[in-house]
Amino acid sequence: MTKAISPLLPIVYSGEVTAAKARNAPIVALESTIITHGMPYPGNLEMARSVESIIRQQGAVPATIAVIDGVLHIGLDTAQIEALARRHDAMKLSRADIAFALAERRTGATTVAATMIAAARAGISVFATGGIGGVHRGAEETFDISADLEELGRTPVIVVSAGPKAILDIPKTLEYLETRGVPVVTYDSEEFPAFWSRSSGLPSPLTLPSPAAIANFQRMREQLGIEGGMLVANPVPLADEIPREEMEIYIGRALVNAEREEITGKNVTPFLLDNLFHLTDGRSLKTNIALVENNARLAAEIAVAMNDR
Ligand code: PSU
Ligand code: MN
Repeated sequence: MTKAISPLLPIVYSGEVTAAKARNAPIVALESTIITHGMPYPGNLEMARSVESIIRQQGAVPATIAVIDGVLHIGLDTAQIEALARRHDAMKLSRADIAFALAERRTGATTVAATMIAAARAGISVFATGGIGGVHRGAEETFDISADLEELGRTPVIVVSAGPKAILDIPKTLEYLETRGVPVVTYDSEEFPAFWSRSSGLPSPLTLPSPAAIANFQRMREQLGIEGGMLVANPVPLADEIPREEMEIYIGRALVNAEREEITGKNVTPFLLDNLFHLTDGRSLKTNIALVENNARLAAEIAVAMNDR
């Protein structure tokens, strides 16, 4: 059902992705850290399955990416997704350690940065996630800036998100992206979204009204020889949002808890997301699932538009 294509890099494409590549069908990459470190079971499994089916409904093919026992998988089958959703020992892989997991035959989930690297390697140019990592609040002290931002500056993949996670310092995250030359495009809104909320209170650097316009913009960048990715921000649907003023109260508490427990490095984002799940009685998870589904739909539309050109 699956087929290895390279004797050097241990990479395996799912049957569905292999077939899609053969007929040049649109493909949407999906990350796996959101499954292993971003949501509790069984919500994570429900989300992983529903985003795949949404992408198929739009006429594209999903490729969930992960490292399993030292093999880079582009596209997972149902059993592999379920196993990943249930396990607690997967590594959280970024640019720094995705190759480590391959070399040492480990199992790990890919973050936005690592998924972009794998997608680009597999010839996939559109990727859907929930929210990217960014500049953490207090980064002037901790230096905690997600490798996702640097990756957007160098790897040519369109990343569809609901904005940076609102636990971050959003103004600093936008400044960093501007410095690295990453276009930040909000879909169909002048306001830059903040993950669980439709607005961050900041204007979006750029706005485009349709998947076709987004695809066209990326093509124009390629024509100019501009390297790097694009961040598409897709505001969470109104019916699913948690208003910003309300969310800020919970975020403030979660940040205090993280500080008290001296959480650092890779553990910061998973800790805050889990803390917010409890502080909001599970509402943050419901919103998170809804926004990822919304992003999967838009990403599939962009992938279809990229193919139509
Ligand atoms: N989107 C979500 N939930 C998540 C993530 C994204 O809705 O958990 C993950 C992505 O894998 C992203 C990571 O790359 O959070 C950011 O981690 P850090 O801040 O440590 O770079
Ligand atoms: Mn970090």
